[in-house]
Amino acid sequence: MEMTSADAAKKRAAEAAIAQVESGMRLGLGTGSTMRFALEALGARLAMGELRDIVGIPTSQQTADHACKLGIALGDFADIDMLDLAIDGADEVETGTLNLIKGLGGALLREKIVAANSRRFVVVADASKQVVQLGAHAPVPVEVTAFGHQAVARRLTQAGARPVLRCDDSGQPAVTDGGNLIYDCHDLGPITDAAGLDQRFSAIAGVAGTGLFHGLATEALIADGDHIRILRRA
Ligand code: A5P
Repeated sequence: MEMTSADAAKKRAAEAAIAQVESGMRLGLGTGSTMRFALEALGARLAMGELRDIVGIPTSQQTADHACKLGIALGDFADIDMLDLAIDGADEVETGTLNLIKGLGGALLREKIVAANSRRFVVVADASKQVVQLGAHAPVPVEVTAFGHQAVARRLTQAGARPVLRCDDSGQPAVTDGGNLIYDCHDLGPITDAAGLDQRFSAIAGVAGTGLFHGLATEALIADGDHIRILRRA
């Protein structure tokens, strides 16, 4: 099947990020369709012998399974203090701040832990993800404990959101790798204070984490046509 232009762009951005990987690095491995291309590129560099002694911490079971198939060694935070480089996709990337909305793939909590424990965090995305201000297209995913999630939803509404419980294809609540649920919070854009909103949501008992990532990304590689735009945090 022929690759769509969006997939071709994701692949270009992913490959540009994997080109930054050096032997001996401890990597954070994100989740999503762009990251699938990154894992393939990393697996290919390992298979060619261009890289050695790479260990990755996966942000989801899906990424762990794919990485294992490609021969990428995996570890966890029991053995790794700080990652050298985390690579991940995003649903929105704000120009200038590199604040992000993440989590439409459901792995937001682990993705945030990995990004927060990495010296560098490179975001890979196609140009449709770059926005002037967050909240342009994507809702803000909020991961919540299953216990009392209805109460959490009411507090999210009081905090100004329109939370919608995420369901899987069979109509059942989608359960994260951590056993939590996700509310996609709509009607929040444009988000002028991502840090403040994250703080307000995170303060609600039962919220495990939000998909608002601020002050974490150090660089974004945005594929636009044949060109890769490199954005650094202002
Ligand atoms: C996974 O939970 C998400 O944060 C993804 O990183 C994000 O949804 C981007 O995914 P795609 O690369 O599939 O667009």
